[in-house]
Amino acid sequence: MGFSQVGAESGWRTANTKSIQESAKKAGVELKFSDAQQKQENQIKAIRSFIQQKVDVIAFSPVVESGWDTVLKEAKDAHIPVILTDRSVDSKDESLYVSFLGSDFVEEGKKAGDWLVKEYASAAGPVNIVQLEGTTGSAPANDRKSGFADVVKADPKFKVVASQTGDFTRAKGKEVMQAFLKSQPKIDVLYAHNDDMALGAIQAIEEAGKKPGSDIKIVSVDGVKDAFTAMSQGKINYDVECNPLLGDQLMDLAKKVKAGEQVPRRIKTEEGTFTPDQATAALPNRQY
Ligand code: GYE
Repeated sequence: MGFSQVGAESGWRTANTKSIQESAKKAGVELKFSDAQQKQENQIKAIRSFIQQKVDVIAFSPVVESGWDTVLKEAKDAHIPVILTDRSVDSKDESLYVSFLGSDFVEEGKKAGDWLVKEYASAAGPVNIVQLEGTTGSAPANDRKSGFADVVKADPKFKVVASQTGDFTRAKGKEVMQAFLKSQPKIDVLYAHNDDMALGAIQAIEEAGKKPGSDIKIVSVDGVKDAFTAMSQGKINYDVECNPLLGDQLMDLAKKVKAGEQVPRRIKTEEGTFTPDQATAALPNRQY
């Protein structure tokens, strides 16, 4: 299997990489692993090199949704099946890949929105929200934004007063939150598209002399250990889970595809949500 990973931008990603590498070993799959450092051109290069090496299966997590048709067509012409994992592509031609294994990001955005609506059910408003978006053009950034917007638009008291990308990293999350704190006179809520950005933003909020979790409420996505620790300290109010442990399912799929078996086109991962109490209870056994 040739596998092209997005990068190492977040705790989620590190856990995902580890899961894929460990599962490959366990399943006896020879893994050619390539880290694209969040650049599409690197992923395209990696896929071309996998084609040249005549791997049995190519799997990858596309950093952005668009611009894959040419290279996927090359894989198809070389009769190498492609499995999308974690993130999807916007290609109209569905014959360019055999299956997509990963989360429903729209659903995750909706869950974050549902929490907000409940949390502020009896508040008069306005409720000023700032949003830290994931990597521009990536499926999770697009979908978490739209899922959330769909829910909160039902009540005009919810106002997204600023929204910018923090590229799914702590450093950028902190930097952008610092700018939000300077430009926005009143911030009630931060919605972060992943935990690393939320954790970076927490530093910015604390350095500005405010209390994350109470002065500014925080809802985030992923459910990594560091975020659960922050939740147990009252700094994050709600976390929507996104499961990075896709390795076993991916190896299973790859073996079936290689054997010529029919596989489902879409496999969704099961995931939950966490309140601070639930996160604190889950913390000792959290794997990532
Ligand atoms: O939420 C974020 C990572 O694609 C689901 O990418 C993944 C996202 C995850 O950088 O932390």
